[in-house]
Amino acid sequence: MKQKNLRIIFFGLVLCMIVPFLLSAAGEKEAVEKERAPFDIAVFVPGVTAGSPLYEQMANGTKKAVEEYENASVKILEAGFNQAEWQEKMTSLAATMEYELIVTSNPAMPFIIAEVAKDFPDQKFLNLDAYYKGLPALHTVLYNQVEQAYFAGYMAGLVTTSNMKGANADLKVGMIVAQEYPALTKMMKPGYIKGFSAVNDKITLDYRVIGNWYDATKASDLANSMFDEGVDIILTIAGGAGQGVINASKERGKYVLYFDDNVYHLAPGTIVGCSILRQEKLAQEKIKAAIEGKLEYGTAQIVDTRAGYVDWAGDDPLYVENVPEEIRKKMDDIVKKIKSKEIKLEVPEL
Ligand code: RBF
Repeated sequence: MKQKNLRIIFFGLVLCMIVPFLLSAAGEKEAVEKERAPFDIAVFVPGVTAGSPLYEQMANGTKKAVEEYENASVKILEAGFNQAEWQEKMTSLAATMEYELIVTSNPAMPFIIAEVAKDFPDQKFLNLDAYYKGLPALHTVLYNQVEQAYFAGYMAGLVTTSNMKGANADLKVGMIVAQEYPALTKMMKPGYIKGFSAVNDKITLDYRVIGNWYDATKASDLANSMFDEGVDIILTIAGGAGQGVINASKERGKYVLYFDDNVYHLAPGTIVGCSILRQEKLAQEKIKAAIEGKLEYGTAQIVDTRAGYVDWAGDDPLYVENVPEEIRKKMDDIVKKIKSKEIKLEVPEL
């Protein structure tokens, strides 16, 4: 009898030890399985990747994030330059129901996503370089492009008033854009104007619109006619068409300011300034958050120079080599003032 009691106590104790262990192991298994549930991502490129710095960065950042997770995959889809086809292409993509997340980039895409979401409300979206609030399945991140363009404007002002080899006595700076949209007309153009006006308020702007994101020949013709009018430096925001501006400037001994990426190596001495966005870093961070279930859908975020996502590429050796120290120091100073908010440049209602 006594021995039987002892046996019961013994088995009781063993059970007490084993059951919690078994339960926790089961819990862990469930967690691991959840973690390993497939997370397939489609990157929807509204245009073509090559030559479009923000699209290249979006694709690279997504690939880097996916490499960190065994259960994640990425597929890059180019929607091409016919903007009239984008909604249909996005609808077809959502209709496959194959992707846990669709990632895209540019300020026009939320309006297309809002339409697609009416038919596919469960499809999740991440739209970089855009601002849109209140769509439950969409997270957007907008850059302070007033700051980004102010850097370029300030540099244009410093160059056109300088005695650099390609600079002339005229106080004329240029801007060539692919097409007009609210982020361009309300943030980039005013930011650029504010920047060069802060250097000298007599500087005037020669502003031209190409009409698409690929016609480098037209961009080159526009740049040449601007140089004929006395412009000595041009900011290009034109994706692949920007190559035409670079070629014309190289031939004429004039200067280019580039947007979104550090590309001094494409034309050292011709490209004298790059106002950059850290979209690759942002994409990587946001995709990781999405895979881990931490992305806040339904919200819109704005990031700026202070946060580290907008910057002036001021320490590249090709910049240091080709831009006089006096100008570089003034640019460093401006970057500091924008970071510290001594110069406040707010994002307007778009
Ligand atoms: N930027 C590019 O570099 N390549 C493109 O093909 C391109 N297409 C765009 C189409 C639309 C409708 C809009 C609104 C923007 C586009 N952008 C493109 C611009 C891009 O989103 C961003 O505004 C600029 O690169 C400046 O940061």
